[in-house]
Amino acid sequence: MASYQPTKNDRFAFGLWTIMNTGRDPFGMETRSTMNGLDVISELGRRHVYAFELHAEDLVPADASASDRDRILAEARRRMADENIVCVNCGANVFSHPVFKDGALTSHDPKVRQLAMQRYLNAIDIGRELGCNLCDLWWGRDGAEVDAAKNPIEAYKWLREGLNYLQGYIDKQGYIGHRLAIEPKPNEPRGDTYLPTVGHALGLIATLDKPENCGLVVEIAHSRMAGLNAYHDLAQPLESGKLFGCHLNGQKPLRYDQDLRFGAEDLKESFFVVKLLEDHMWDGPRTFDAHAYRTADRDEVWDFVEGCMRTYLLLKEKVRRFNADPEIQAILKDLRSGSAEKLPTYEDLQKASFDWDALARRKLHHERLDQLTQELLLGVG
Ligand code: XUL
Ligand code: MN
Repeated sequence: MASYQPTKNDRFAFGLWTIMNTGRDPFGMETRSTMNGLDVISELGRRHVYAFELHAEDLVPADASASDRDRILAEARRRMADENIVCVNCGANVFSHPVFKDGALTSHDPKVRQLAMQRYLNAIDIGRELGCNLCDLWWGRDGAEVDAAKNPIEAYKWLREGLNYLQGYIDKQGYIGHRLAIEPKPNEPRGDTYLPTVGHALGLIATLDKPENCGLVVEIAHSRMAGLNAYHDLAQPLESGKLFGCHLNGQKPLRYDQDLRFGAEDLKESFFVVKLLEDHMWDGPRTFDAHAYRTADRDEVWDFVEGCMRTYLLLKEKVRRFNADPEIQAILKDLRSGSAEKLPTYEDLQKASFDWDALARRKLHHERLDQLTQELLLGVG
């Protein structure tokens, strides 16, 4: 019987910002206090969380002195060792300060673009000092509301230039194994964000100087905000070795960025996300990028943390049952019979005749398969 108690081997992670979240939204002030990033590291580690992610500024304020910076990082490393928790991604906050009000890497102002790159260099250095090898770029405000004001062709060139520049820094510093990732999102806080989906990001990555060193962090909420299937959105980069990170949460489609607890919305899609990561033995951290409801107080944030991990483990157990269920597996075996057949030569294919009616008559059992999946998720399978 599974215990659904998380262990470090489950490789669960949280963004520091998810726990620091105060419940503030565009219409209302905070409903709970924030937490110091260092304390978040300790508390997560104590709760059997394997890793954390951060924006460098979540720990080290942008205006910290060199000695404060070093002191904070030394303290972070001490707490990481004490609670056996590692860092798996360090990005930069290039969206909060008004200087980035019209974007960071795509600002018209070269000084703002340079400031953004300076923040990313800082994030890469801090990530290195915390032992991680990923810089996830979620640029937040690189987008537009006023299309008359910014040419997207120019913006895409700036994004490419920025990513190539950061890669050059990684190479110059000899940061072996350090990688970049794009985290696509369709909108919010901008009306439209550049590189809104996984497909757009993959397209730009192919044009970089070192495409092999840049991948994706795919977030369920961001896919669902675009009305897309998060399971499919995770699968494509996973298949091509481009899934450098995942952000798990819940989200109603086509709405503002809700960042709900993992599984709090479409359970079936969450199940298939877990199935994808587990069946393919994806070796990255299972990171939750969500926050407690605005109605939660500071203590209840830990209920949210436990809930994300427990739901993942419950769904993982459902995946095990799905994979062991004789009726489900018989249907899948039947569906896939012959699917590994090799393609014939062009000549053989041109000569081949097909029994259209027989092929069209083939029974696919989708109704039964989906009902069995449903019953399994509802606890009667
Ligand atoms: C925003 C989002 C960010 C990134 C990190 O929607 O997902 O929290 O994950 O910058
Ligand atoms: Mn995210």
